[in-house]
Amino acid sequence: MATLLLLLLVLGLLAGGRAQYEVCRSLRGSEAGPGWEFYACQPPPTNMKEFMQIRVEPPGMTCGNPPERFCTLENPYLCSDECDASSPDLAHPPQLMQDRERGGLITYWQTVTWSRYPEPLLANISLSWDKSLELVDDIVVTFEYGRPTIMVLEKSLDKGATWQPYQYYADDCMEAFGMQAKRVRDLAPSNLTRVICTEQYSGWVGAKEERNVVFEVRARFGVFAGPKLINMDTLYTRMGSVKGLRDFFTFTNLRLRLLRPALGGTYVQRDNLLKYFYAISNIDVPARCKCNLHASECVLRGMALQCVCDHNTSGEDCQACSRPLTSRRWRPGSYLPVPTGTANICEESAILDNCECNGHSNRCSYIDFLNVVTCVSCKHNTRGRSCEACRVGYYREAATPLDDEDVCSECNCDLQGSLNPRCDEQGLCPCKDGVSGRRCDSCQPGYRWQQGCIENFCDEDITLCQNGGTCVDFQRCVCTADFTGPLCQKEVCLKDKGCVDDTENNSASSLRHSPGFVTRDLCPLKLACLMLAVATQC
Ligand SMILES: *C1O[C@H](CO)[C@@H](O)[C@H](O)[C@H]1NC(C)=O
Ligand SMILES: *[C@@H]1O[C@H](CO)[C@@H](O)[C@H](O)[C@H]1NC(C)=O
Ligand SMILES: *[C@@H]1O[C@H](CO)[C@@H](O)[C@H](O)[C@H]1NC(C)=O
Ligand SMILES: *[C@@H]1O[C@H](CO)[C@@H](O)[C@H](O)[C@H]1NC(C)=O
Ligand SMILES: [Ca+2]
Repeated sequence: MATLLLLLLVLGLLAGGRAQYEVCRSLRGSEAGPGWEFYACQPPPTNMKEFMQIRVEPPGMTCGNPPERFCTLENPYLCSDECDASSPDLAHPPQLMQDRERGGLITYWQTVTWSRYPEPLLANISLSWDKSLELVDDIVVTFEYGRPTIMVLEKSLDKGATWQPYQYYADDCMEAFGMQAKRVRDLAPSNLTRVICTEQYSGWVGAKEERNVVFEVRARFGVFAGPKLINMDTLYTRMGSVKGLRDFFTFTNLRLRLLRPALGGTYVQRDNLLKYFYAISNIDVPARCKCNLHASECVLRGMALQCVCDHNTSGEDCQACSRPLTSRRWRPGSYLPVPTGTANICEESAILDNCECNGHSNRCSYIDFLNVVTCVSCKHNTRGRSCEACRVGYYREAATPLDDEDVCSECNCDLQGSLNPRCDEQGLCPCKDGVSGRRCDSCQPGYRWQQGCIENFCDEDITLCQNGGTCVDFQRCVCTADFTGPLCQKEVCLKDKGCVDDTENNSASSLRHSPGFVTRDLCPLKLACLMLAVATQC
């Protein structure tokens, strides 16, 4: 009863839409007793600013060391403000970009002023989590004293090893980056993941009026889910099926490259450079841990976020099967079918074996009239419903696991030595007569390779040339002057030696001789010579 209640509760939550993909499993009652039912699951969204490590470059960029005066764009003649790193009230260290502000007091990080103009005032702010995260809402960077006129947001998917642009921001995209200005609302489903330059967040409208620079996630989701994100099922369906869509919202690090500060809507005024600088009071990064739909929780262990993996998976992103199941092929969970998704748990089971393609294909197809699922486009020279066999012309390497890329080796049968190019399970090719070797590329004793193996006519072991003849190329005997015949077994019968010649009426040069063994000793005796000729039916 309690199980049923729990199940109803879970289903109720799932159907409600809000709690989509919240639980990884639930107990389910059946005739065989209670058992687990598994679902695709993901941790709840968090404001990741609490967990980010901030690094500012170049190192001396933060103001206040030494103490420095600065002015503001809106009242350039009032320059009474001061930044002093040694005074708690006047310091503006980087951590003020991620603090929780209390009582309406705005706290912010601030840079040195642009006193070395025309050298550009550049700063990089790297935000790292050392963990794959997925954006769930807009990134909002709040600037005090005006937003930069040029900046780039970049992201890394590999903890800072490589970077790629995420969005360009400029008051004139063409001038700054040679790009046409776009808005996210111009994007269609087909080009949602395009990196754009926008002029929406860089123009001067007054430092107090517009303080935010936004990376729009909500509007991008809205392309699929509708403007109020009512139709999240459609979004999740697309996330599960459109290649690259989920990755677009995934990152491990972010970097803000500040390339030109706010100018107050006019040119740089060299006589008062103290009013140009960057100041950021807050960076919101609403995201969730990427756990490949195998965890509903993500916790801080030491300094790093980590998924609390279910479904017999493990790793910081639940990206592997836990021991002792490491031999099983791991798969991410799937948003499909909505609303519960597919857990794709790591387990030893015959059913999984049948459905899997042993790592040689990631595409299956359902054959309706046979009621079977079969792998399609098996790679690595495999074939079969589960890509479990080797293609014609290949054989299974017995010592190699079935899911290894090198499981099938080419038969490589020698075309001249083999009857056909198909080898057996041991890789043995079917050889023609006299041929040997796995690939049928060598000869048995008494045979010689000549576009296949041909039997030796004469050689040292089996057949010898007679009467002093010599074997040439294993194929013919070259006889001495007095003998002839394939094996030089026959004496040349000349009339003066008294030999019977049955071709008297032919010219002497084309004397024909019957095949048969005639020795030098016997030949002079006419009778014996004749008898032998008769005996061998000449
Ligand atoms: C030539 O040989 C053939 C058979 O070998 C024989 O029939 C024929 O009589 C011979 N001719 C002469 C002129 O001996
Ligand atoms: C910001 O990072 C980029 C890429 O690593 C680098 O080329 C550039 O010099 C950095 N800028 C500053 C001001 O450190
Ligand atoms: C995206 O595609 C739509 C419709 O095809 C087009 O109007 C829009 O300009 C494209 N946006 C970008 C940034 O290419
Ligand atoms: C996890 O693996 C263990 C060991 O094979 C197995 O007993 C257990 O049922 C598995 N759990 C799940 C959720 O599949
Ligand atoms: Ca702050």
